[in-house]
This record gives sequence, structure tokens and C-alpha cells, in this order.
Amino acid sequence: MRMLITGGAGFIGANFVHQAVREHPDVRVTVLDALTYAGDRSSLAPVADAITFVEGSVADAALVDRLVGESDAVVHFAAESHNDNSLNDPSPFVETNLVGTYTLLEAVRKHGVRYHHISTDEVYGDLALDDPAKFTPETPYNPSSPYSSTKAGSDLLVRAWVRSFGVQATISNCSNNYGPYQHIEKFIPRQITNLIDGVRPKLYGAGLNVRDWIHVEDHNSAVWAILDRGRIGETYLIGADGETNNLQVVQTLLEVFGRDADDFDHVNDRPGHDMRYAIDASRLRDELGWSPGFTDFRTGLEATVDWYRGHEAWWRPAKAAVEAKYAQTGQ
Ligand code: NAD
Ligand code: TDX
Repeated sequence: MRMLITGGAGFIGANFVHQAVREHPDVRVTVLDALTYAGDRSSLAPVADAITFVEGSVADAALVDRLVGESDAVVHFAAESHNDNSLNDPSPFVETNLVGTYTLLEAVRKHGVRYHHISTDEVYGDLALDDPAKFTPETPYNPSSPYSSTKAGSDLLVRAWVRSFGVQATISNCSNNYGPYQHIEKFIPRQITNLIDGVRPKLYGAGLNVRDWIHVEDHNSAVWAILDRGRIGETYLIGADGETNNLQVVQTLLEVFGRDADDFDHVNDRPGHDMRYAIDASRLRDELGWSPGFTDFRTGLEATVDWYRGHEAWWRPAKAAVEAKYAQTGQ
């Protein structure tokens, strides 16, 4: 089986490539990644000899056509992925998330290749804190940010290519991931690396916003289950019942670092900040028999803290620039 993995030098993609090499030796992996600020070839160093790496964009039609033509399956992780960046400059989000997905879809249509589309729960908008509901595959799309709207648009392209052209595709919409190799612009690794540096964590607004945290290994094991046993044309929601508000995350990290529970700063809120995400993953659990391996958030966080402590050379080069950028918006 020849698998093309886009965005394999990013957070979730790199962990997926590691999992592929470790657990699926029958799969021959080719990674296509543009190595933007979020991509890091060193994340693939431990598996470099076992894969083929191609530097390039998913929006490059000639390159994508060639690579898809040499593959049996495509798993599409590549994206511009950070909400805050999308508020500063939406244009790369449109190019990569919309044009890039369109380019891949045209190639899988031409070559008759199996396609799995990685997406986010943010396409559904947000839920109120006092709402007992969770997102289901039937929840209407209602994205809030330039990031989530381009992801929503890319999902709709996939659905249309399935229905109109019979493309052999599946979609997954996952909740917030944490774990090794996550860029330090994101909430959890930003606060871990702040704490390592003796800096106070930064909480947007009151910190009551809820995210449904899942360990990246569990997201990826669910993607393998869908590739293995998923129904073509179907959408699967991926989540591990990890609803936690941002204040609780910061206070757990403060405890892990042996710091006082109030040793953090409230900073400017994100414009349009989604209040709560929550996933009903029963289709994945019931139909495909998937379940998460990380069920205790604190244990997963501690392992993640250990990883960042042990991999300072990986994140240190980006730290000053990330913090300088946040300082411009008072965050
Ligand atoms: P990331 O920003 O860490 O990595 C994105 C990768 O894509 C990088 O390696 C980057 O170089 C590459 N890339 C960007 N533009 C490209 C282009 N035009 N051509 C080729 N490669 C390009 O992102 P992530 O957090 O690993 O997210 C991966 C996927 O999972 C995205 O589709 C995202 O929407 C989705 N997702 C993420 C989360 C999360 O919590 N991080 C949750 C649900 C879904
Ligand atoms: O310093 C911070 N302080 C803070 O309070 C940062 C960076 C974030 N936050 C808040 C904003 C969110 O409520 O923490 C929460 C998580 O923020 P992010 O890590 O930026 O994630 P989010 O915006 O929820 O989106 C993430 O999950 C869904 C990923 O970045 C997306 O790619 C994915 O689709």
C-alpha cells in the first residue's frame, strides 16, 4: 500500500507518520509538505530512513498529480491551522485549505485513489456552556473564523466530489489535539514552554472557554480505523470526552510545575472566540469499535510536559518570535 501523507512535517501529520512506520510496516509512506513556519523536517528525523519526503505545496497541481498518481491512498493533513494567524492574514488559509484541497480532489478523481480528509470540529461553530448538546455528524455547519470557514469549505468540496464524481473519500472532524511535536503557538505547548522559562501562562479573557481535548495518538488511531473500516462517503467525528476549560488546563499545568494556582495572567481575548466545543463520537465507537488509549487528561499532560522538557532543541528556536508576535496583540 503506497500512502501519500500531506502535512506530515506538522504536529498531527508527523505523529501519524511515526505511527505508520511503527505499526503499519506494510505501508510505504510519502510525505508532501511545504515546510511552512509550522512544518519541521526534524519532527520526521526518527523515521527519515523509512519514508520518502517531498517538499512542495498541495496547491501545486502538477506535483500533486504526479504524487497522487503514484499512490493507493491519500491522507490529507496539510493546512494552515492556527485561528489567531487567520485573524491577522486569511490569505494562506484560502490558498492551502481551499485551493489545496481542491487540487488534491481533482488528482484523486483522475487517478481513482482513496482519499481521507482530516478536518476539525470547529466547522460546527460553538456551543453554549450550559447546553447539554454535543456536535454530531448532523450538526449544521456554522464556522466562526477564517480558519474554520476554510476548513468547512474544504469539507464541503469533499462531499461534493463524492456525490458528483464518485470519489472514494471519508472525512473526520476531530476536537483539540495535544501531545508531542505541537507548535508552541498553540495553547498547551505555549503554556508549557512559558512555565519551563519561568514565565506566567497567558489565558485569553476569563478562560472559561471549553475545548474537548484528545491526545494526538488517539486522533491518529481513529484515522487508521476509518481508513481500515470506514464507510466511503461518511463523516466520522473524533473525540475522547475530554471537555475542560482553559482555566482548568492552566491550573493543572501550574500544579504539575509546582506553582501557585493563581500564577498566570489574563490577556486580551481572541476576537470571535468560540465558547465551547464537544464531540459525540458514538459513530466511531459503535460502528468501528474505536476507543481512546489516553483516558486521563492529567497523565497525558504530564507526558506532554516531559516531552517538551526533553526536546528543548526542537522548540527553542521558535519561542522568542512566537512571543513577540503575541505581544503585538496584547496576548
Ligand atoms: P500544523 O500547523 O502543525 O501542521 C500543518 C502542516 O501542513 C505543516 O507541516 C505545514 O508545513 C504543512 N503545510 C501548510 N501549508 C501547506 C501546503 N500548501 N502544502 C503542503 N503542506 C503545507 O497543523 P496540525 O495541528 O498538525 O493540523 C493538521 C490537520 O489537522 C489540519 O488539517 C487541521 O485542520 C486538522 N485538525 C487539527 C486539530 C488540532 O488540534 N491541532 C484538531 C482537529 C483537526
Ligand atoms: O495563549 C493562549 N491562551 C489561550 O487562552 C492561546 C494560544 C490560546 N488560548 C485559548 C484559545 C482557545 O480557547 O486556548 C484555547 C485553545 O487555543 P488554540 O490552541 O489556539 O486552539 P483552537 O483555537 O481551539 O484550535 C485548535 O483546535 C481545533 C487547533 O489549533 C485547530 O487547528 C483545530 O482545528
